Amino acid sequence: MYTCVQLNGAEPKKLFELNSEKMKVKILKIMSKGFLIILILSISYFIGFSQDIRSMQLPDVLRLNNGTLIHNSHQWITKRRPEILEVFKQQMYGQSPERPEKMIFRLIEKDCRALNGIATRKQIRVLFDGRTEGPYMDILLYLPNQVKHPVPLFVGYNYAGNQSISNDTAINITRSWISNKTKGVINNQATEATRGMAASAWPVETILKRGYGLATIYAGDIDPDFDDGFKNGIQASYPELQKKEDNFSTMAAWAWGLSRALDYFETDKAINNKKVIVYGTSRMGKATIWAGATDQRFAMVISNESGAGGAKLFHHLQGENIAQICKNFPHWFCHNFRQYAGKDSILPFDQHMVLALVAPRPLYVASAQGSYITDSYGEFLSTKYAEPVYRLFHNKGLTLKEMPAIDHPVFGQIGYHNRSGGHDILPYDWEQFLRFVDIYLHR
Ligand code: GTR
Repeated sequence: MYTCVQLNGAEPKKLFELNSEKMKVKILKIMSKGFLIILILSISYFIGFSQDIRSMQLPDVLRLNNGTLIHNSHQWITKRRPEILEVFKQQMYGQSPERPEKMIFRLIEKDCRALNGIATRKQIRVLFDGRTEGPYMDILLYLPNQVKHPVPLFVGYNYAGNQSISNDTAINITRSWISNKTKGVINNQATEATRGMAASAWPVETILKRGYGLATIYAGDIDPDFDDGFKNGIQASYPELQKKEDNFSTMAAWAWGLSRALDYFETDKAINNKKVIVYGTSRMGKATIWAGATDQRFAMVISNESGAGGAKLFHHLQGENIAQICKNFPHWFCHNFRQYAGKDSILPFDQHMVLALVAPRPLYVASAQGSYITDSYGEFLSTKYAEPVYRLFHNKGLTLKEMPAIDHPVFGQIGYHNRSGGHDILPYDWEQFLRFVDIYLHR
């Protein structure tokens, strides 16, 4: 018999009696119930898992449209890769224009003693058609002063203007359209109150101290995130691309903007343009993956909880689906994509093929267990099914058969983690990204 310690002379309280027959029966009952529950959970997990694998009619990343299997990296580069790119341009993201001929870069601000002297800050305006009054985007750039050679650089979009990523008061407040739902925004214009509001998502000093630069751009400079019939944003400069069903979508425009930033980085001697890492969370993660897929100058791609239209497999019927994404964000993908609403399980292409376009460059996919909408397991499966392409390059890829445990990152040439917690970007995520970049780029 187990008892509590007697306090203040009170009657000792019995916890349970092992010698009581009644209690033994009770315990047995509880144990058998528990066993039954565990059994049911394991069976359903096993069935669920094997159904995921067996019943998914996933298109084979290595099979050409004519049915022939490819066997080596040469066939991938010359045949299958271009085929996949074309399918996604026609059916999902739409066509993007080339680099604008008249584009120029204008340094509008520079401080070599920024952030208490640890960084050089630059603010660069990219004038897409060369005119001051034409469409533009502003790049906010921080470079670590302690590094004396061209630095590897992260580049990624922010949601609420460059001023939102830090409390650095010298950052220009964006004049581009912002949703009034954003705190500190009045009449679709950012105010002082938006300064630093997203600072926790951008550990600028940590990144700089690790020897990397950081560049960020407000996505709304390229295309404001609402369905405006492409009257605003960079698409307005390319009306001919909107007349077709494979129109220049918002996702494609955001990816295009990242490539234009890379055009600038190639002109800045303080940056190692062979080591530019394209990074994004959620909808920005979707654009990031497409940028890395279409522009092989990006040395590495990091997607954080990019979900549907990002790293998640549509064939894995969980989280956001095609019908929902096309209804809620009709501007994100091209018109052609709408025909697949409700057809997630028979889609003739899927996101593992987009991830494969990053091969053999290092790719990191981060999921969060509590982010139902972005579907961790669907994101993991995508990396798994992109892996055969990495193998063509004699590269192990993910190095895992099954999904790793929560909070157990893996650092193959395809890195992956499933963090505990919800849809967010946390210091934990950045710590894994920096570890991954240290391994593959900062040699
Ligand atoms: C959701 C959207 C997701 C994801 C997310 C985000 O509303 O459905 O696809 O992109 O927004 O960007 O935070």
